[in-house]
Formats: sequence, C-alpha cells, structure tokens
Amino acid sequence: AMLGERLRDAVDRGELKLAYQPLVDPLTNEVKCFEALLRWHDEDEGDISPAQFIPVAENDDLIIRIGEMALKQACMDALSWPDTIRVAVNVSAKQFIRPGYRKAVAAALQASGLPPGRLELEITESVFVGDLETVDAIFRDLKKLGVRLSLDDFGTGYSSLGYLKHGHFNKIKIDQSFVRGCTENGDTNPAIITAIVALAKALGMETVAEGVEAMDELELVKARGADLVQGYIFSRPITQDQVLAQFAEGS
Ligand code: G
Ligand code: G
Ligand code: MN
Ligand code: NA
Repeated sequence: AMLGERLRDAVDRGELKLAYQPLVDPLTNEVKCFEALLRWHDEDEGDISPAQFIPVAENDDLIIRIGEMALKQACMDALSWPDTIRVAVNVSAKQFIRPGYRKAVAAALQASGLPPGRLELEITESVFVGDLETVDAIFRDLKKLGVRLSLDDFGTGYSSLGYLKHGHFNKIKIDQSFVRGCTENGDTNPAIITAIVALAKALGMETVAEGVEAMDELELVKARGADLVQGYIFSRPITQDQVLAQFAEGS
C-alpha cells in the first residue's frame, strides 16, 4: 500500500510512538526539558522518519489526528516526570493555523492535568507564511493558556527578524546546521551562534544549541552562551520507559 494508507492504518492501530530527547543545561548537566519526537516502525519498511511521514500526513487531516495524539501522549508522559522538567512538542504549521488548535492544546492539558507552564510548543517559521493577523491571534490565545513557545530550526526558514518583534517566543532553537562543523576544522562560522545568542538574550529569550554531537562542539556552544544543549553528545531520543528508569536511578 502507499505510504499514506499505511500511515493511516498505523495511526488507527496506535503504532506511532513518542521518543524523548533531553535538553540539558551545559553548566550543570541538569535536564530541563525533553523534546517529544514521533517514531514509526513499519513491519515491512522498518523505521520511517517523521521527516518522511509528516509531510504525507500534512496532505490531509491525518496531521490533525497525529498532532493531537502526540500532544496528549506527551502531556500524559510528562506528568510522571519531576515537575521541574518540561516537555516540548513539535507542531506542524498546518495544525497550528487550524481554528481548533487552541482547543486541542487546552484539552490535552486538561486531560492530563499537566500545568500549562510545563508544555512548550515547537513551531517553525513556516507558520508565518499564512495570514499574519490570524497567526498573531493564535499566538496570543496560546500565551493566554500559559504554554511556552519555541522557535524551531531557527535560521533555516524564511528568517525575517520581524517574527521576533512581537515577543511570542520564549526560546530559540539554533538549527543543527549552525552547530555542526562550527569548531576548529569546520567550515561554519561560530560567530553565527554568538550573534543568535546575543539577539535572543537581548529579546529575553533562551537559546538551545541543537545537534551537538562532539565534545568540541559542546565546549564551543557553552563558551558562546547557549542556555541549553540538545544532541547525541548527551543522549539520543529514548523511550518513556528509559526516561522513567533514569529518574528512578537518579533518586
Ligand atoms: O527525530 P527526527 O530527526 O526523526 O525528526 C525529524 C523531523 O520530524 C524533525 O524536523 C522533527 O521536528 C519532526 N517531528 C518529529 N516529531 C514530530 C511531531 O510530533 N510533529 C511534527 N509536526 N513534527 C515532528
Ligand atoms: O526539526 P527538529 O529540530 O524538531 O528535529 C530535531 C531532529 O534532530 C530530531 O529528529 C532528532 O532525532 C535529531 N537530532 C537530535 N540530536 C541530534 C544530533 O546530535 N545529531 C543529529 N545528526 N541529529 C540529531
Ligand atoms: Mn523540534
Ligand atoms: Na530544530
């Protein structure tokens, strides 16, 4: 069957799972947040990346079902973590700009009992291609709910700084492409990281350096003031059971 049909069946059977990757304070090594990342294992095809199936889901309303499922599950899972730790959920632009989105977020919070301040929504710049007044109203509604907002993949999209002027975002996630190869032998100028960190700080936002894999990358983003680090150097995405086992070990 086509990918779209197989995806629909997988959703019906509850076969899409969430994995969690920590966002770590590099000064204390404390986990501050986990990002929820969808995982799909198809019997015939093996692991299929959300980078592949999310765009397929976005072709129809399947993205709404998948998005609401991920949101609900992430809120429920986070409730059994220490209450200092947040959960971040990726939001497709298609889902975000739909009229029912605020309600879906409120419903997930209510069903789980998760305090709104422990939920972060990761949004990419692609939400800003729509009608800006509508988009602005959605941001205001979500803020009123008390959830936090992160600007994902910063620097790779249409990147107008105008998106930052309304103060919608609590956090900027510096895209992996600026982190990878920013160290001595790399070909990415680390001044970009310094500049994004300075911009974020000036506007009262936290920064996350994404995709940190190597020790020299960690040292560099730390020295340049990134508040949080996410990447294989600390952990790959892990299951909820593994998250809980870590907490059990640490206590
Ligand atoms: O974890 P991984 O590298 O496989 O993720 C690939 C892409 O899929 C990333 O861009 C990530 O943001 C996106 N993604 C993962 N989970 C979700 C989800 O629940 N919703 C949406 N919209 N995108 C997701
Ligand atoms: O687009 P978004 O930032 O939501 O997606 C993050 C993606 O990056 C996830 O799919 C995650 O699996 C992946 N990722 C996280 N840390 C690393 C890393 O250190 N190296 C690489 N190559 N990918 C990473
Ligand atoms: Mn993300
Ligand atoms: Na990102």
